[in-house]
Amino acid sequence: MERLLSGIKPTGELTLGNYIGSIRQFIEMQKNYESFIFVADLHAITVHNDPEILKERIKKLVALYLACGLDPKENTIFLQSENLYHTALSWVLECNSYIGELNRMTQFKDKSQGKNNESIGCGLYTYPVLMASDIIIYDADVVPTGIDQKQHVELARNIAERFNHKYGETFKIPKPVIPKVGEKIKDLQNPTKKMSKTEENPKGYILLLEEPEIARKKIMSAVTDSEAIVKYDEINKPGISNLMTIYSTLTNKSFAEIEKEFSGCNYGTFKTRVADVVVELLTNIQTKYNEIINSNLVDEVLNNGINKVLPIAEAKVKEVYKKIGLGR
Ligand code: LTN
Repeated sequence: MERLLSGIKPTGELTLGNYIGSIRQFIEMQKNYESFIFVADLHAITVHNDPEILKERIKKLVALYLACGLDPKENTIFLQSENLYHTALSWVLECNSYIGELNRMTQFKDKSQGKNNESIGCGLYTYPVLMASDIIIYDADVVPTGIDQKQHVELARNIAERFNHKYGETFKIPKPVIPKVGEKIKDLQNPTKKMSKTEENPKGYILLLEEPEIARKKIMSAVTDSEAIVKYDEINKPGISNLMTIYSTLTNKSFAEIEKEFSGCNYGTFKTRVADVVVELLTNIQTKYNEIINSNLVDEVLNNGINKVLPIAEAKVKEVYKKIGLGR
């Protein structure tokens, strides 16, 4: 079985877009891969976080993924910061990376743009090297991640290849896997933009833990067009196409089936059905979430996870240290 690995950053609340694009993909893949999923808490501290809030977010994130259907029997779930080998390998990889290649990372360029070098954290810059370490320390075969992280996975491949070339076969070369619908869930008020919780207008996004009836109102007030035909057309009907994508992924119906189901119906009828399935999804997730957050499950899962991954990472770091001549 191939090994899958992915990290999720505890940066706040998750949206319906995260669920459809990323969480569901993990759940679909969990049966066919040996899956390692971790909370990338070390990646969260490239910017300042309130310690109490960070701690709470980490726990909530795990609880929410479990509530969404990530199965702890099928996945090894752990915290990045509990495995010190990630950072140990990261230093070695930094010594085998170039400023030139890190300068080309578009996320770093975006995040540091317009800022003075005196105020750009070094962690923001070396972030992709730590990410490479997360991946290659476990010889991961596939790394499902958003399109924005593809360049980082490619960097991981380059670093791994370079190391293998210099010191002999040590790391597997990972492949990025980008979800098909992930980027397609759009802002409900501005359906040409990706749904994001950082958007100013909260009517544009749906949070997995928000009151389901508020989510219903957001769907009902989603921006559409004046044609009054439920038809998939991303260019001319981005709002309706977005609602169709949501409905399609949550019901497993094709666009053709949806067009047929709502032929002759007005947008109000269509939106009501979309809202019904979203409300049902949120209600189910929230019921499970509340059970989990009030139990010991998160700790149990994370304990099992770290116990399983530590020896794997330790063996890899020892092999690396030996190959480069560290120690006695
Ligand atoms: N950078 C990623 C989170 C992340 C990750 C990883 C993803 C950290 N380490 C390793 C895949 C593999 C993000 O911002 N989503």
